[in-house]
Amino acid sequence: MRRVTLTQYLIEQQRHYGTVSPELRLLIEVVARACKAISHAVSKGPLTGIGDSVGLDNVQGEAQKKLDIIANEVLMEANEWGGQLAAMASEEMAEPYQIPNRYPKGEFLLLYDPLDGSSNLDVNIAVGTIFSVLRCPNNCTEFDASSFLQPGSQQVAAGFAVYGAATVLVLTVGNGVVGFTLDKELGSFVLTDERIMIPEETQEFAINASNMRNWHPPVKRYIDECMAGKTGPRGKDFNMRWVASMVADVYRILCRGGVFLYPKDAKHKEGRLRMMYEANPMAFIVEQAGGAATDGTQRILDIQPSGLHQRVGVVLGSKSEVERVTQYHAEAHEG
Ligand code: AFP
Repeated sequence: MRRVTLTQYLIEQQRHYGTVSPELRLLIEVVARACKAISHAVSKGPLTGIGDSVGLDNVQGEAQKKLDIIANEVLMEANEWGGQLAAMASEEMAEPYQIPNRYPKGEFLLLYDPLDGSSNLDVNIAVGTIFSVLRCPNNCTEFDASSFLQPGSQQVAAGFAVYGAATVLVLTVGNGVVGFTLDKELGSFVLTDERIMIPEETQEFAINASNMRNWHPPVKRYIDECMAGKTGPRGKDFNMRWVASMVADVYRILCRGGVFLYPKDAKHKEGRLRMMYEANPMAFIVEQAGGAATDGTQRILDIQPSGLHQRVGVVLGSKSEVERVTQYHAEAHEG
């Protein structure tokens, strides 16, 4: 069997579709290499104390773990010198990081959540890295933080790694979604899923049910109907899953379908998840895999962001379920 590596996949994309320039390929390869280093650090578990809190909060007001900081630095150091980027923005940094003048600058912007789900680190549950690539507007002649504020539809690539029982890398360059598995002996990502498609029909939903008292009526209606099972309006039993690592929840949905909700509610008025580091890349991937992603009312990829650390409601996964939730919001709005 021919083993296709990440590099081969990207070169073939360029040959056949002209969509992955050498600069974009190098950028994705460097991000993937950084993910290997993070995977190695995560796999050490409590041996190094890297899951410990450092006693500081990030810009989101969440307790930072040592590994959050290490993962952030690994990605920054790996990507700053190669000449493909103009700047990077991270969930763990208040301000964007501009490529220092000692290095050449490139046409791309990189955004990442270095360690998504890090509150799960101390209990050995899968965590991951999410990334998104944008083009720097106006050839970066007038770069500032607002250069990042482009709707998700402008992403040229997005992906995420899951550091679970196996380390997997899910990627889209706008031509479907593919999955790679890290061969730890060889140190390379090998293509193991050449076309990830989310099943249209599902009987599984993912939501943090402890927020139930805060949910808005359309979300409550949707979940109530799922919970009613065979004898309810949906006429079938549903199963519920919630890992509290978006990377793991979305990976499951890519593999076997389902719907993921972290909606706006009475407590999370703007939503809980970050638009630029979590919602946009995941929405791009999910749509490329045949699914859908909205904030309850509109397509996530169409939203014009107003801030780098902005939060947003998220409903994503199997298309028909996302459309149903969105429809319930529309009906509630119409009164
Ligand atoms: P952390 O990276 O701070 O652990 O947050 C993870 C996350 O952003 C996302 O991966 C989960 O889906 C969501 O938060 C879980 O949130 P709850 O803890 O509120 O369920």
